[in-house]
Parts: sequence; C-alpha cells; structure tokens
Amino acid sequence: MAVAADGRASDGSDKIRMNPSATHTQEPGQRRALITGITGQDGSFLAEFLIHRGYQVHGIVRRASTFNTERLDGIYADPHNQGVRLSLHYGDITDGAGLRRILEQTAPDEIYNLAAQSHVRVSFDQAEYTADAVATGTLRLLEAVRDYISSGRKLRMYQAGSSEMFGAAPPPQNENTPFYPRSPYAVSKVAAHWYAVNYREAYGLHLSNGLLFNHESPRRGETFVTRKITRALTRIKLGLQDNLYLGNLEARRDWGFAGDYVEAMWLMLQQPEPDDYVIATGESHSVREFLDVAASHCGLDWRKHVKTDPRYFRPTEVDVLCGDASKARKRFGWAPKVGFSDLVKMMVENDLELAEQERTLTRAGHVVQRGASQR
Ligand code: NAP
Ligand code: G4F
Repeated sequence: MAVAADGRASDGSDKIRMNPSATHTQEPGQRRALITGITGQDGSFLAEFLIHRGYQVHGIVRRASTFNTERLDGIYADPHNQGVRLSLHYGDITDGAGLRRILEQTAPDEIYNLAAQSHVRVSFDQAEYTADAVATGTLRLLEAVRDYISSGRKLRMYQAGSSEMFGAAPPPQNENTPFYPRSPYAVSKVAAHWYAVNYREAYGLHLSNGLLFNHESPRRGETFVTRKITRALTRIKLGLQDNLYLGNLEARRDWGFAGDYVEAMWLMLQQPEPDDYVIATGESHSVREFLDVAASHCGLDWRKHVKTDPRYFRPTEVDVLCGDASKARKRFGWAPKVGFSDLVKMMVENDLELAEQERTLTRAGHVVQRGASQR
C-alpha cells in the first residue's frame, strides 16, 4: 500500500494520469518541466527541487505490476486537488509515439532525460535492452523534440550522461577527456551523448549533456554498491543478516550526494548557451574505503562479514573515476555541499532506521518483505 504525502493510504491507481490534458492545472507564467525517469533516485530529487522552485512538474512513469512511485511519496498529492504541482503520466522511453503524445500534452519548457537501465553489471546481461532504452530511447525523445520545436516552440533539454563514458581513460577526467566506455551501458551513454550533440548542432536545440560522476543518497537503488553496503552492514549490526557478498573492492569512484547533483542539472539549463559539463567532487575512494567508513559508523569490523562472490565482477571493469568539475564551478558556481564522510554517514543513519523498523516488526512476529535482490 502506498501512502500519499498527506498520510492518506492509496491504491496508487489514481496517481498516474491516463489523460493528462483532462485534469491539467496550470498557474499563469508557471514554468513546466518534464522528467523521464522520475521514479528513480535522481528523478525524485529533481522533482522536489523543481517543485520547490515553483515549477509544474510532469513525470513519465512506466507501468509495472508493483509500485514504482515510492520515492515520490513525499511530494505526491491527489491530482483532483487544486494547485497540484506534480503530474505523472504512463510512458516508456522505448515507446516513441507515447513520448510524442506526452510532449504535446504537457508542453514543457524544460525536459530532463533521466530514464535508463542504469545498472552497469546488468547491462552485460541485458545489452540489447540497455542500448534500446539508453541510446535509442534518447534518440526517440530527440526526434519527438525536433518535431516539437520545428513549429517555433521553445524548449531546453538535459541529457543524463555518465562518468562511465570515460571508462578506462586515466583520471582526472574532464570535458576534454576522450571517452573509453567499458560496458554496454557506457557505450549506450556515449551514443546518447553524441546523438544529443548532433541534434544540438543540427537543429539549434538548447541541449546540455551532464557528465555526472557517481552520486548516492538514502534513495539509491539497493543493488548499487554504496547502498548495498549500508543496507547490509546496518542489518548485520542488528542481527538481521550475517554476511555481505561483494565483487571488486579495489575499484575507485568519485562519490557525491544526489541532492547536490540535481541542482547542477537545473543550472545547466539556466545558462544562455547549451554546453557539456562534468559534475563531480574531485575526490576518489575505493569500495574498500567506503566499507571502512560505513563499518566504523556501525561499530563493525567488515572483514568478519564481507565475502567475495565472482558474480559481482564485471567482464570489463572501470578502475578509477575522479572528476574535474572546474568548468561547472567557473560557469555557474556549482560545487558539492556534502562530502564523502557525511554522505556515508547519512546513508548509514537512514538504513539503521530501516533496520530498526524491520527488527521491531520481526520481533513482533510480522513477516517483513525485502524488495531488493543482492545483485
Ligand atoms: P535509477 O535510480 O536507476 O532510475 C532510472 C529511472 O529510469 C527510473 O525512474 C526507471 O523507472 C526509469 N526507466 C528505466 N527504464 C525505463 C524505460 N524503459 N522507460 C521509462 N523509464 C525507464 O537511476 P538514477 O541513479 O536516478 O540515474 C538517473 C539517470 O542518470 C540515469 O540515466 C543514469 O544512467 C544516469 N546517471 C546516474 C548516475 C548516478 O550515480 N546515480 C551517474 C551518472 C549518470 P523504474 O523506477 O520503473 O525502474
Ligand atoms: O555501485 P556500482 O554498481 O556503480 P557504477 O558501476 O559505478 O555505476 C553507477 O555510476 C555510474 C556513474 O559513474 C552511473 F552512470 C551508473 O548508472 C551507476 O549509477 O559499482 C561501483 C563499483 C564498481 O567498480 C563495481 O565493480 O563497485 C564495484 N562493486 C564491488 N562489488 C560492486 C559490487 N558493485 C555492485 N553493484 N555490486 C557489488 O556487489
């Protein structure tokens, strides 16, 4: 059962508009944003950020047999109420006709293309689908946007690029570093990047590519390594699990806080000219170091609990990512606010609270369902 922002229980079916134009509410002069991938970590932070700035936010949600709007519960409001600022629309980045229809119906001033099969390891198992969603999905959206602006309508677009595109290129990586992708996901993001550059040059689109390094939060999917670690160590601390199975502990990533990174997406679209920007903290840490800091917050020795499972190794790994975001700092003053240690602490504290809830329910005899796999 999903719970709406007002605490009201909802079966969720009324959250997503089948015909958005029928219930469209718009204040005069209010800016409109359309977000693909709104149900993901970044989509939920971005939607909150834009609503806070007075935007009318429209989000594309793909149909699933289970709830996939939990991250939006904090900002969801009943669409029948007046002045509702968040509208959700069924759609899929693999369905071009649907994307066109939503574009026409929502008439956004800004589009943020965040939809993706975003898991690097999974992209080796689902390479064709990853390319369809990440590369061709971006192309579908660009084609819809191209036709939309051809009648003189204005629109700005953000394309979610990734530090994975730099792959094996040595650090520090900046906007001039050549791409050397190491996974089907990264190759697809490189393709999406170049589609975006081509459409910007060919059709005069105000489109900026963000080259974002890893960014995390308590809303991070539980199969990415940071959240997998904080979920597992906090459960181990409370006696709910014994071991944590991981892959390569030596990989280094430039980890920032997702809340800081969505502001950079917005800032890119507020610039007079479109461009491409690296967004990163400039600090790199290994998975092993992440374990050290998370375990020290939990008062645990992780070496007693962490075991290696070769399933989590990748056929080709990205060893070191460390970004140089000086262009974004100079152009629009962006800098990360949350540092590595505070980020880990924030995630551990959140997951400790979840583990405590789970332990309380378990002790009371309830069966607690855990959604995430250990992937
Ligand atoms: P995420 O949590 O995995 O969210 C991905 C979003 O895309 C979800 O809303 C997901 O919907 C949606 N999606 C997946 N397949 C779709 C499809 N076929 N049609 C429509 N929507 C689809 O990812 P994130 O961490 O928020 O990242 C946002 C974007 O930034 C992604 O493009 C990612 O590749 C990129 N990126 C992320 C990072 C990072 O460190 N987080 C760094 C660089 C770039 P469901 O909820 O239904 O699955
Ligand atoms: O947390 P990860 O799965 O993130 P990865 O591969 O860096 O990708 C994330 O960041 C990208 C930006 O650079 C995004 F574009 C992408 O969408 C995604 O958000 O893995 C981080 C590192 C890897 O080197 C991996 O091999 O952690 C290592 N690792 C070790 N054990 C593990 C595990 N990763 C996962 N997911 N699970 C493990 O058990």
